[in-house]
Amino acid sequence: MEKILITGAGGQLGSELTIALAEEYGADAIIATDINEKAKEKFDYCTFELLDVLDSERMTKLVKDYQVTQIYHLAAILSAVGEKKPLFTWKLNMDSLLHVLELAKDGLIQKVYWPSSIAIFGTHTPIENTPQHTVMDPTTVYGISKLAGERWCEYYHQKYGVDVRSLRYPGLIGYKSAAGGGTTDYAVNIYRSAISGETFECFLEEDTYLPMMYMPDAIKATLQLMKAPKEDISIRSSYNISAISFSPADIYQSIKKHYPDFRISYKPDFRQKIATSWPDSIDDTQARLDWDWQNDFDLDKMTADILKHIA
Ligand code: AKB
Repeated sequence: MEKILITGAGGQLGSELTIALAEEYGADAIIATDINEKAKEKFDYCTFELLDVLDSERMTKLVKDYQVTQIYHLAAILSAVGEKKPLFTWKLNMDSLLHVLELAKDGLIQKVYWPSSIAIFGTHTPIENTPQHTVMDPTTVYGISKLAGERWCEYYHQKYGVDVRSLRYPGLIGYKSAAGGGTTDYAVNIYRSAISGETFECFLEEDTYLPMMYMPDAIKATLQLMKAPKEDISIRSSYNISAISFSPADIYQSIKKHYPDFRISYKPDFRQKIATSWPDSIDDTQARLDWDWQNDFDLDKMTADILKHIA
């Protein structure tokens, strides 16, 4: 029987991915962990354990006690918050990943999922349809840690046969949990302003295009990748993955179809520079070829679904 431990389970992605994993493997198979005690409230349907991912002894103990077979290592500090504490971001993002990879190398776990990000790309990366293999010169500590993490994942796979799989997520948009300190968070927060009748103050300029993805597509891609036969996985660093590409002006127009009086104002801050260094759109041909990736949601379909649920 699979036993699946999720780190950072209380976060934006973790909250939804943990539910999906419980549906897929049964709630008895799931050990949700988070550093935040309050996260426990979200996990009345499965086992919950407090875990600071920098506490490698406790992580090892949980893996042994629960006879964990797979880890979804989601805990990380994202791009915007990372810029405020660069050295700690590097430490947390790198040390925890290396410990998870070591557990897999030692045979204590059989499979690892670890998210990378479009933040690995930088100012010299081709901006449109960014290829899988290209220039990567990240400008944020988060991006640097994700790029280094990708290299470590491939290294552990090639050198020790670790079955580690990864996706370079674009900005993830969900309505069930708050966003976690990233540059793409505006596209999560804008919907709540629309339904509460507030003017939305956007921290990016109106024509800043970024790759984005609705959470159900992100969950689908993650499960699909993790269930794919080993032989089909040709990328062991991290797969480009893509769904939608839009700007603040585009999402505003999409919301206005439902809330015609909705207003937006633009007040770019330090996150503008980060967004400008990232691609506008991503070429995910390899994911489509290797394990049949296909997104279900475009911008208007996502907007309609989110507004229906949160209104
Ligand atoms: C962020 O904005 O930092 C994240 C990401 C694109 O990885 N959402």
